[in-house]
Amino acid sequence: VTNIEFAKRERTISNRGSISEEEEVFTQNGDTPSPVETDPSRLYVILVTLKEGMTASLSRIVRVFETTKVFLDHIESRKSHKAGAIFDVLIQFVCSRQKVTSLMNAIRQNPSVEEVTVIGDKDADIQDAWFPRHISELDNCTHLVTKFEPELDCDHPGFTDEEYKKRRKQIADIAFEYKHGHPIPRVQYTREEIATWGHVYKQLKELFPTHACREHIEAFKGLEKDCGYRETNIPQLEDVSNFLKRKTGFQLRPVSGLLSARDFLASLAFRVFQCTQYVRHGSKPDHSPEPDCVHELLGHVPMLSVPAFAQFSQEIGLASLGASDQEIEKLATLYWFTVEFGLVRQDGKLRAYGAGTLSSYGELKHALSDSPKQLPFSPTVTSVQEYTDEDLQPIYFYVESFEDMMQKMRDHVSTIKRSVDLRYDPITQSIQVIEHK
Ligand code: HBI
Ligand code: FE
Repeated sequence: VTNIEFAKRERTISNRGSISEEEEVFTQNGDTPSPVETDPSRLYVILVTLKEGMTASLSRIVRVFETTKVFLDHIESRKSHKAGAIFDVLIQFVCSRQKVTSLMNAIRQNPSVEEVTVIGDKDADIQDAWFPRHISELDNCTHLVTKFEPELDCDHPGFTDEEYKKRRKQIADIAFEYKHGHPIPRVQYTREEIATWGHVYKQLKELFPTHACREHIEAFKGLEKDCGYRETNIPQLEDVSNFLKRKTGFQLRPVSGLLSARDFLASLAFRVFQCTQYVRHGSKPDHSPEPDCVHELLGHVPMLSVPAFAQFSQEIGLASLGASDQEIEKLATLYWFTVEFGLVRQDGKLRAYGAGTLSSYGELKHALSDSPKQLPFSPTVTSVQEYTDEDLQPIYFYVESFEDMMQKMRDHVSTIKRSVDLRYDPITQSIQVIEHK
């Protein structure tokens, strides 16, 4: 089964993800695991029991930390209760799982050491959390969340379709093998996949002039003219990526499914959009429980070619780097109600700019009808609004303009307390960390 193979690819739960307990997470390109990603730093507390020569052996133990370059947080000794042992030494430090093993072995080599045990192994403080500093490090931001996928979810329309699952695996492998800087391999889409795309394309094209915001309408024309957008052709991600690079500096990288919110948002900081390449199951063309390239290409891509919107997307990404899990949750919610389902008032009427809305005929009609609640966008309210990813949205938030949305977002982000300031340098495509004043 595909998923067993997935599981074999170095299953990791790092200390960086905002991952709820029931969600399984595994890294996408596990074939060449980076030491950062598969071996995150953790906080350890170990107990070393010494049988003799407290002073001399303690200095030898400290020496092990010195030579392995592991910083000691705390060290404490007391008389041991164990028979024969003289002292217990409690040591707290932060290091990787790999390193802790060799470190403990080195301590054990000491003749006066009776035993070494790990008594605490907590996730390291979020302040120490790793985040990508250069665009190429997005190769490490590939933690998938197993939700809505055909292998595991029995409600997925492709759950019993072996052919479809095989196809999905084929396309997923492109993402697994992808590294920053590579061209995105082209997919030869099947007649059925193109029919599914064409069905959605035709329906939506009818609705865009009356339902999409003017920026989306304009961008869509450009994509039809220059990027192979038409009913009978699914555009290739590589071509679309090059189109976006010219418009806003955004680029695509292939992803095999739903990523953790942390990894997904981190890529936006570098103007990289993690883009699925497979097509939804043909039996349910009007709805897909997971993102697919129909959603990405019709919903996200046109908006990512709009400068003000690209800037907004990047700023959500920058706010997410090194943020706490609670903050990530809020940013993901803001992303949901803007980038995915946002509305904007234009010429006195509400129009859609969110990709979830713009890529679904049913959702697009519903969003602008009288049925759902339409509330003004306000980050403090919006960031904690509950939402569903299984049905039509009962609540939408609207902005007066993208500039208005950006200003509200900036004001909100500036209230998030953090120990460092981050700046993006577009020349080196890297993050500069500025320590606090
Ligand atoms: N992963 N591939 C992919 N596409 C998304 O749109 C996406 C994701 N992971 C998380 C996510 N969206 C949401 O949590 C956003 O609100 C961030
Ligand atoms: Fe999306």
